[in-house]
Amino acid sequence: MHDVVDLRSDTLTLPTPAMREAMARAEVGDDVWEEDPTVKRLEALAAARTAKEAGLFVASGTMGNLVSVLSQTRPGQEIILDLDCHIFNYEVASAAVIGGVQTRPIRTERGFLSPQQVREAIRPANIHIPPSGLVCLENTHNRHGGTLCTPDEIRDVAEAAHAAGVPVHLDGARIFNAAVALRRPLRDFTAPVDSVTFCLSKGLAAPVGSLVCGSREFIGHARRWRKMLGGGMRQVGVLAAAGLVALEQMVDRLAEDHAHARRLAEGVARLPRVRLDLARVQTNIVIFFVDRPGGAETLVTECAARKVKIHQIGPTSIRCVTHKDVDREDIDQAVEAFTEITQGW
Ligand code: TLP
Repeated sequence: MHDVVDLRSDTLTLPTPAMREAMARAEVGDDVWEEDPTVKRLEALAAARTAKEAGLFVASGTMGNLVSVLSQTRPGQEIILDLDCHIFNYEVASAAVIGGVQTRPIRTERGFLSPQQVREAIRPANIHIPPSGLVCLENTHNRHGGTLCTPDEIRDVAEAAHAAGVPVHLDGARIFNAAVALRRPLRDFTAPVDSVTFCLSKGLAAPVGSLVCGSREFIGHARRWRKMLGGGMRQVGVLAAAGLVALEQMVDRLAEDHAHARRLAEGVARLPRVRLDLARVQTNIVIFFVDRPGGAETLVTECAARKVKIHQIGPTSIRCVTHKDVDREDIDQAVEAFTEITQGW
């Protein structure tokens, strides 16, 4: 039980005592010179888990996605992605501004492009038309409520793109949530794609950092882009040390967050004037819609007054994310607050 129940995001997780200890003890060196042993260990572990040749430690998921786009496209190309994905909505148009690529957003059911949609979106060679440079996927899918796609679905989409000679990037900010939910090894989700970003600083609770993994050649390019973006850090083993703890100790417990999300969703589904699709609650995110004018705003403010923090992500939609700093009692407290506030709606 916590004084404040913070469901705004799993990015709010605090580092564990084991992380702080590992950070204090970390062996470090200059990582721009590729001499930080802790960073090297983290990158090697990430590459092994994702079944890729190499890994690169970056400051954030946003930076991981950007260096992946920059390393696999050239200005004037187009990247194909889902309309609600993070790269298109929340990365400050970096692919367009820094990469000079055009985004081609496509509306999907659950956040995942189908092989057919990919085949239709890939452009034919023509002097008038931007060449297709990259297909981007997101798993789990944030704005669709933590929905997941299976390794088979990823393989089918990747095959469609590869058949046309187009590489595939996976924004796997929360890919461990998908792996734990489906009880499949991480590599099954990442082997079919050319590059993947995953985050240490969300459900895995590290204070900072993401990994980008792919071929050795790709990581060479990504390392250069990271430097250009100002992301070449020095004795950054102090951060990588927490990342190692995240990968070694924090993955399996994500199942607990999923159970909490389910409990929360079942409570929310009973509220008046609230719409929630329980079938979409597959991992640690719960998104619901409030069918009452001003209802979403009221819920956020009234919850805050009861020390429950939730996040409004659209005019009528609310997102709650479960994580290691929210326990079962906290979930019950949140449902109690929702029930009190919506009484009589
Ligand atoms: N998502 C954050 C916000 O930016 C919305 C959150 O609270 O969920 N890909 C996906 C799917 C993400 O959800 C996020 C962060 C990122 C990339 C970017 O990671 P960071 O925040 O490390 O740049």
